[in-house]
Amino acid sequence: MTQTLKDDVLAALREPGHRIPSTWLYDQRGSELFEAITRLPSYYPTRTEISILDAHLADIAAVVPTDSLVVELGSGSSRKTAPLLRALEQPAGYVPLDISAAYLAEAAETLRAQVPNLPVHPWVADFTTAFDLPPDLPAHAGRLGFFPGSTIGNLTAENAHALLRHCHTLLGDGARFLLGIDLDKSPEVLIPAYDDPEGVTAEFNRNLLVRINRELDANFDLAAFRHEARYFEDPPRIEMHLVCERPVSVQMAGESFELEAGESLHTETSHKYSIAGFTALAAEADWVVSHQWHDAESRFAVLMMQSTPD
Ligand code: AVI
Repeated sequence: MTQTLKDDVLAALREPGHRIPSTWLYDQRGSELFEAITRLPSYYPTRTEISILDAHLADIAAVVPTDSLVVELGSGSSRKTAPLLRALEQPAGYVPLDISAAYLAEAAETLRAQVPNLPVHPWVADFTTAFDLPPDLPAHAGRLGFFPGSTIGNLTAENAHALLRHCHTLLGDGARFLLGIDLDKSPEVLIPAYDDPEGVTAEFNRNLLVRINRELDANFDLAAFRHEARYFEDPPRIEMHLVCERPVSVQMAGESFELEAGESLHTETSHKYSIAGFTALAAEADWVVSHQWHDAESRFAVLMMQSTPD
């Protein structure tokens, strides 16, 4: 597995499929654009998940033992995390994990202001690989993992399994895990969610080329690439691509690459699940789904899982 932007982009340019890991979409500008996406009318996941969480906070809190330590994969959106922490019975502390130290510090500050008197232990970690928890945790009775947003859908099935297994070890016996998943649905709903009329997702996708040009001194011609969201049925997923509208020549790190018209860079996969399908995936990692909540149109689901012995 390669770790740097340079290695990942060079590997993508050399190999057919031209797949660049989607984590590279999130530089400062990319994170801002993603935040803008979550507020678009056609991007239903964020507001749907928030409405499910809001409607069921009391049911969720009833399942989580008193004195639980909440470990969030991601730096936490104040629209989801603060209401959850306020609803829980005496949480022992909150540990947000994020790859971006700057984002994490900012989110932790906001959270401290919103939920005073709660010990907050931000921890820089890349949850797409094996990660640890901070050493100086407050005493707690159990652990609740929180992974909203269907970010798990951006991982391959293999990596999603590895993450669920790793969380099983890290959160320990009897742990709970609250997780959001985006459900499979008509491409008529999915495509506009990933190719909005306002063009924000297209800018989010193309910003990857801006980042590569800036950070790696490459010369991608942005005007030659068109954003495209593609729906596939098996397994159900949306793929984001940057499609060459004409032959493109790119110079980077002393190498030259030729892309033909119609070829594309594959920049993100977003898996769409069924509740039964995800339940089976979770079971393979020794998690059992104890509760599930979804919206009236079954667009998005929030699952509560409990760890079972291996
Ligand atoms: C972060 N993740 C869950 C988003 C998704 O829906 O897969 C990323 C995204 N890409 C384009 N729009 C949103």
